[in-house]
Amino acid sequence: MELKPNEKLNVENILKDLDQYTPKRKGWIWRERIENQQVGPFIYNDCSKPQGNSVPLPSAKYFGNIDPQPENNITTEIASGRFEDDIRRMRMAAWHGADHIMVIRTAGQSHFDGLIEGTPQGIGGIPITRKQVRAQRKALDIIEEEVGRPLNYHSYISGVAGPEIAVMFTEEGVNGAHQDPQYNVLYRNVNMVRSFVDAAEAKKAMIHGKIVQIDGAHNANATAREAWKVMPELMVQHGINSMFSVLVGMEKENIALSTVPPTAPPAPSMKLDLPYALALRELFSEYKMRAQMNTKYIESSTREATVTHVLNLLISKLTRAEIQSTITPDEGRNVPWHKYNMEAIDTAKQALVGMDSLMEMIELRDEGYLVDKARELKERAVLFMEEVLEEGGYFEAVQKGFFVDSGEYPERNGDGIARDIEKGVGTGTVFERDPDYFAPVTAHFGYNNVEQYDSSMKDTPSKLIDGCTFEKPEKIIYIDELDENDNVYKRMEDNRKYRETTNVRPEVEWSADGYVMVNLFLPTERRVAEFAAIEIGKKMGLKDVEVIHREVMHPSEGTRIEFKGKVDFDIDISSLEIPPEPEIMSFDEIRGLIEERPMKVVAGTVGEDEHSVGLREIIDIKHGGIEKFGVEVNYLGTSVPIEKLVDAAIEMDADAILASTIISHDETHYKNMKKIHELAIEKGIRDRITIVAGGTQVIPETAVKQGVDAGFGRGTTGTQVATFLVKHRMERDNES
Ligand code: Z98
Repeated sequence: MELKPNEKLNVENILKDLDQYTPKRKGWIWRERIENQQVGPFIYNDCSKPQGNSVPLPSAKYFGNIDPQPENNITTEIASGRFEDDIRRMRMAAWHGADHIMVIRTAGQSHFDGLIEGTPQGIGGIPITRKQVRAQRKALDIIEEEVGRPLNYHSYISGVAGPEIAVMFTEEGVNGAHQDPQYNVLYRNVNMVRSFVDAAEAKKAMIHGKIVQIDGAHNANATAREAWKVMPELMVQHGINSMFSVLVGMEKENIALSTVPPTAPPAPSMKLDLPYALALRELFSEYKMRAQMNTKYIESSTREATVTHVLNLLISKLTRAEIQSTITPDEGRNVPWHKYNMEAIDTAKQALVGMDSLMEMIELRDEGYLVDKARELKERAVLFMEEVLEEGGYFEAVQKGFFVDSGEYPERNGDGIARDIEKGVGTGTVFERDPDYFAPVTAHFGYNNVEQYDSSMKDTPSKLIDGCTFEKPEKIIYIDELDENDNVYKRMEDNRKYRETTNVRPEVEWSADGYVMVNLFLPTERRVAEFAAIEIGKKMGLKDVEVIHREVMHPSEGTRIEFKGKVDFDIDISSLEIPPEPEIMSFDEIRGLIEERPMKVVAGTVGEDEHSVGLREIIDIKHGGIEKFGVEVNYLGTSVPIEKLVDAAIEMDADAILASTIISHDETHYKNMKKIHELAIEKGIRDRITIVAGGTQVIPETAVKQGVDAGFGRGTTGTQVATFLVKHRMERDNES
């Protein structure tokens, strides 16, 4: 199955024969930095290979549509609750430059105690199942061909079903996963003994699948009352999970610490976050960094969230981050929409590419506040860890509430998350293995007793059963659907119309969900504005109107509001009359043709018309008028008699006449066009001159009917006019 840029991805085809599908490859793929790389007119030092197909940043059009890609893997989190719609979003995200696609499991899925199957719909996430993972990996296998670079697929291994999920992820070619037993203990109240035993087993499977691991330390930052106070603890949590993983056998290069700048403005965030970032990277120099953006101090303002994100990206640049996350303001207002993924990916790409070569020009000071503070944080972390050991180890420390305490170590406020070793989900479910315990499977933690059957099988235990599912994917039991109502076939049946007819409906996350967002200002105080906005939404015919953002411009003068609401009508695109796009040649093309053969133009507003602004904008070099391309313009001013315009053209031996006419009562504008055309015939120059008429009331087709060569209405640009002038001159040349 090959994708074509001008064709939609066919999700039905992805779902076909899924029971037979095995992933193309396993394991994570890092981007490779290329030094001294020429991309378009520029040399980059910190970028990786550009993609094959991509959507460049909007301003790329000024630089030949280049799309340099930073050296960092760029993350995007996509999990709207309908994996089938997320597949389309993944394709869009990959085109924008994401190559780490995370699907967060449905809110608190770690509360599921086993694997679930089929494709039930999630709430605020995706209920991770084999079918959904397989379909998305299959789609990404195809999309990576299209964008010309590998895409890493990622999800979460937590809860009591962690080991089963890890096995399933390894079987299905998942490339990255969160795994941290401390997460289960602190935030999901899984029994600590069970959580650590499970983690050893899960990590073994991950090692086999070469899955890159991200830990859960950042959750302490998001949960703590005052996030900047837990910096020493964050390092302790990283240390515990990292060393535990290494002891299980994970390579350090596959362990990524989930680091997060703990604060956001108006806190003096650089002063707090940069020393922490430095301390962490010094202490964990052999490990990878996954830089998450701050998600604690985030509200519903996309502008504010973007500034925080950019400051976080600056920290990544000043230190390092192999994986750069791009969380969006979804966190602040629960609008997990297509566009926010793209915007956040673009924010990361834009900021990182813009900061290319920064560290060749500047360096962090090696004395003073930054290093002193970094050292202090490391000391606090080491002392914290020493106290954990003195108290009898991690389990004891958790029981005593050492973690997520609001005091900055060594201060303690007694409000940490304390868990009891005898309590929590799965208490008492860990048993010592029997002497004849037998587990002939690959990537199993600890004693599996295969030698008693065959000593040569020590390193390949699954050979005893002719291979396990890691070697023999055909042994995987694939369950298609369990629920006859809550499944993808049903959902796609309901919206089939939007794939098979020419009907469209707006969409923000799910096919034809009908949502639109309205942005407005109301000259009232905030609360009044909110309720007035809801009424406005209803009067606009929208359903389910909900305010998603409000921002005070002044306590009484006004409030800015964003609301969402649903339309319940379709548009049939086959009934649209879409005029052809205005033709535009590139700057270099037009400039080249004019350099080859200079062009002269006379211009003026005709008749009794004093409106000169439009014409001047079309001429002037400053705003992209035709002078920019080297056209010589003889501007005759306003209210120029038709005779004078044509005579000037003859005198100058001009290639074209540009007449601007605004006044339209009694069809004056069209009558003047006709006169110019007729006078040009009379004076014998019509076949060697281009006549162009413009003005706000000009309808191009009607203008041409008057005899001029082109009419340009409201919104015309200099480039459009210049394109027409050179093309028309070429056509004239060809005719003569
Ligand atoms: C992130 N946006 O880190 P359930 N395990 C770990 C986690 O950090 C998380 C889960 C599991 C953030 C998302 N992290 C927050 C170590 C979640 C999720 O099923 O929701 O409990 O697991 O990318």
